[in-house]
Amino acid sequence: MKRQLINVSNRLPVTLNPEIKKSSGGLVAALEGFAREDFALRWIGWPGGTMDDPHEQHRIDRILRKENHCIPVFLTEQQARGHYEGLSNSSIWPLLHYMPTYFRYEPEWWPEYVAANELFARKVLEVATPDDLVWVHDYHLMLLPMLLRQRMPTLRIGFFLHTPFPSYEVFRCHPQRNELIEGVLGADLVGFHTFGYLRHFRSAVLRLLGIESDITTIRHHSRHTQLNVYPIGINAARFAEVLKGEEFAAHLKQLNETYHDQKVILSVERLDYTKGILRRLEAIDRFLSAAPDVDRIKFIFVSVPSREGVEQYQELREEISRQIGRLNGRYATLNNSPIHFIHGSVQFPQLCALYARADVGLVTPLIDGMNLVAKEYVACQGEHAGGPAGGGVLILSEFAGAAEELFNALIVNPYDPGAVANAIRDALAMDQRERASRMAPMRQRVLRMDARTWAGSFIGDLAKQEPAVEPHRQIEEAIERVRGALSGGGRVAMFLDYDGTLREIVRDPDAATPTAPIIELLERLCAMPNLDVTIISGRSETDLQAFLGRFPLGLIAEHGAAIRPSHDNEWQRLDRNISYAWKEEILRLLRLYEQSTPGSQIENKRTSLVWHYRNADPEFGAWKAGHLASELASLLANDPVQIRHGRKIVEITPSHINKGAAVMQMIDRHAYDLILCAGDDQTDESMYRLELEHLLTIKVGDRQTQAQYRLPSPAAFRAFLQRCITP
Ligand code: GDG
Repeated sequence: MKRQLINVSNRLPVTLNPEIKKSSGGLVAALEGFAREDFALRWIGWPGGTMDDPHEQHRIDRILRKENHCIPVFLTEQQARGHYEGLSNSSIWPLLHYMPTYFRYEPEWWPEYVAANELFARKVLEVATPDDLVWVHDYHLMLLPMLLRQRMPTLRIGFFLHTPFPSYEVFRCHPQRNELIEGVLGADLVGFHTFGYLRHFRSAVLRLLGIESDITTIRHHSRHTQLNVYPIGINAARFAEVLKGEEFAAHLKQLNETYHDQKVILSVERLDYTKGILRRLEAIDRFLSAAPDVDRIKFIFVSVPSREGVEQYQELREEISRQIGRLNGRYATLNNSPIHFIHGSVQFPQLCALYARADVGLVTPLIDGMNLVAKEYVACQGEHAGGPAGGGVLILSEFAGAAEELFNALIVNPYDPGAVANAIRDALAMDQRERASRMAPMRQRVLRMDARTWAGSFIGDLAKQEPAVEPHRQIEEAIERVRGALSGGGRVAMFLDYDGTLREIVRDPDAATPTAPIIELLERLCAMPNLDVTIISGRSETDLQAFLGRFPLGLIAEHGAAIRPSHDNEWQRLDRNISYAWKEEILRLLRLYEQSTPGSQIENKRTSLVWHYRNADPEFGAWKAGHLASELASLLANDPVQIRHGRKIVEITPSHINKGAAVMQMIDRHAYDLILCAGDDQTDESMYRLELEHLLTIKVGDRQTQAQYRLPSPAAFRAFLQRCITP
């Protein structure tokens, strides 16, 4: 049986009104084009509207599955309102498009968004098998990748964002910004139209979740998410076919007759505030006020009604009608009113004829993920089409993703009405040679890099992803090793780091006192007769004593400079012969860094100095830390100290003190049948390198390690310990 390619988008590629009609969007054509050979294609999505009658739902479901490979997700009216009109289109959409002033938020929308994503997840899991590919589309379904990952970890999950991804400063306005980003990170592959959007997404992941990444890879939760750029293209085959057809020719002939002595300037879009329609009208006003012969000019606006349930769209529509009325009133003559406004959609062959006839394609969104209209206009130019000889002129906003590819257009800033007006003037005056030389390379690109190429490269990359390994299987082996040693009557030693290993890291280190589950776990561990537990930390004796002093545990402070072998012992210092003369000068240097890096602070421990930058800006902090580490390295080249650049810290300690050496001090190496060492950062690696026969080492977190096993989080590590001591 073929693997399935399950394509999930908010809307199914069919309409029900009431008969079922397949939509002819680029995505459908692109996927159907090549999926048939390699994959069994399925579609999951909302059929639109609401349908509460379960019999009717069942009937539609059966037909859609059988005849269209579509699985409908039925939303109740409340779900559709909260998920679609509410959270998706009134909260997330404006933020993704840098328009916080349009941002609306009602707390009851979020549960509906979660519930809708859950519903989609359930539908996917009904049909998916672990080897399938799932391709999730767009901002309506940002939680879906993670929901699927949790329930079927080996699925190859792709996510494509059709909109821009904004600067973190804008995205952070959303109350559930972290949940949304975490949801997307469930995917193996995340695609964007441009590198700019990818860059902003990485920055949000760093600033919101504290996860660092390289240009195309984010490592997290013991897996990785790949990022890449896939600019979407048009359904080129459909255009080629229609441009050859009679219907198109008839429409074009009619347009040529109607506008035989006029220049046509065309704009096509969903009626949306992102498309810059009002700003465009300002530019048209300027252009017309200076135009020598208004009778010879016709602006055609095709504005497809969109999201009419959302209040701001109704207001926008009214304002656009008002402004067009005003301009037509001002510039109309006996023979002509300059703007023809179609508030509705036109049939595809007629749309192609409009594209082909237009002397100018005027595409001026304030921001747009890609903008297919610009590419479609380009595809319909050329002698063969019967439009302007040599092709028309595309005027394109620099804020559309498409501007990166269509750089031979007249690129304009849509916020500058004077510049747009001048571009219209220049476009109309442009000679045939220049028009053709600008249009030809764009046409070539648009026809070659079409929707099929786009989908093919995304799916190709997704199929190449290694299936996420189930970390469980490996860790089971570690659990068996500990259980085996404990139940066989042997002795087991555990050396457990505290912050980031047993306890989640928190912003304020003083607040990281043991939580109730940690206390309960430590009590259980201490009650085991053949188990010796030691907490081994970089923290000071005072901290460890305050947090954990009352437990019958061994404690090792400051990476091994001080040891309290067990509950009733005194602290012993292992650094009596070590000189700390270097501290004074280094402290002065660290103070300079503290001053110039807001959020950073110095910790002056008895045996070491630490510069913490956890609360600093993550990029600035990391950059300063790099500088500090190299400055220290040259300053301290001849001193017996080591410089550790650990997790959000730079620490200077005497060379002879490290956790590995401390473990060796504490144990009689022959007395134990198993020695478990666990930690989360670089300072713990010295334990993993010990040459001990019965050593079991665990790394908590994603970074590089020499440990034998890995767990994703302190919570997972605590669960692991619980299982080790539960027979
Ligand atoms: C989102 C992103 C991104 C328009 N009027 C008629 C009609 N259309 C078709 C066009 C074009 C489509 O609608 C509009 O696509 P865009 O890409 O321009 O814009 P959005 O709808 O905002 O789409 C966008 C896109 O997703 C894909 O990733 O490019 O940035 O916002 O195909 O032809 N079609 C017909 N009659 C009309 O009157 N038949």
